Amino acid sequence: METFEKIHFLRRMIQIRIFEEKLTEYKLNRKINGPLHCCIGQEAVSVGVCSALSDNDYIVGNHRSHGYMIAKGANINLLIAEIFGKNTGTNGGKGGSMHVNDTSVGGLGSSAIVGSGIPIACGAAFASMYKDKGNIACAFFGDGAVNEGVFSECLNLASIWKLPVLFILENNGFAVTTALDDVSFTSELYHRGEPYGIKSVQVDGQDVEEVYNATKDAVTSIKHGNGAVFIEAKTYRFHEHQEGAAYARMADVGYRNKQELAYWIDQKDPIKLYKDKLIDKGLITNSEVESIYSEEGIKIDKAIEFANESPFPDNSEAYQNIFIK
Ligand SMILES: Cc1ncc(C[n+]2csc(CCOP(=O)(O)OP(=O)(O)O)c2C)c(N)n1
Repeated sequence: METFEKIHFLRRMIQIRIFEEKLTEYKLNRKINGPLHCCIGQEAVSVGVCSALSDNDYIVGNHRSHGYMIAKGANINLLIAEIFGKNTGTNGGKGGSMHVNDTSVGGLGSSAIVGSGIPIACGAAFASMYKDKGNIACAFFGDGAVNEGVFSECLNLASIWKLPVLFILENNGFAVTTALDDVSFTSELYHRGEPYGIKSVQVDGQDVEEVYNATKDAVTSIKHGNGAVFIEAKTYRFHEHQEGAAYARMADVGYRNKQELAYWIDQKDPIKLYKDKLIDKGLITNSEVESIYSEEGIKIDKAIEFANESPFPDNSEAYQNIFIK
């Protein structure tokens, strides 16, 4: 991998982190309507996976999709405008944070319905195969989706039809406040792809290069016609399930222990780990990292300004883009 690619990985992860930290402030100051689910702590998965995809490969997200869309190259002005409910947003301001999308970079949409992106990605993969387009579809989902029937149905179909689909499971150990160990016979969730004859691998989701390399191998295999691949990325969510929700504040003292959270934040922050690695290898200096932070911060501030200055959708637009005539 070239040095410029490595620095790009670092920059992208920093961009996602600043994007979500700034929006969290807005949410806590009640300046964003609707929920805001952040992927802070999980940025290496978004960046590692999306950097291994081509521009014309599809992605389908879920309720926690800012990172995927940014990593795939979505326009941050339009993403923030969407989260602010403004008519310049990616969905005309009607979707908000849980539905961010950018079709120009292969986004097929994000949805709040847990697991619902998995069949959509399979459908897109089928269409691509049927039309001989050569691209793949990638579904992102969390450990909460794995115990849903749709997961099993889709893996079975993907296997039997050899669909060009990549399943990316971000296993952060919790579905809201439900610990994985309380609801799954194994916490090694990549095993759940094996009964379907799907190549299934586990990666350290805090290591952006490991995620990237595994995804690159998977994409190569899928594009050679070998069918679906299932990647489980072990990761951890540093913030609560969503920003500022009353139950999230309660959960903060309940469902996970503070030492565990502190360990992940101190020892397993994907940005800190990668920054230290690049500095140790002499590929970047501390002051260059500082410059990345300030450049990306300025970009996000400008995107927020753009979103703030954009109008809300007009009432007359309420029923637009809902029904197909
Ligand atoms: C079908 C469905 N069931 C329940 C919910 C409520 N819900 C929203 S997010 C969530 C947890 C999802 O956990 P996971 O899939 O692990 O993703 P994470 O939030 O950890 O990123 C639940 C249960 C929902 N939105 N959709």
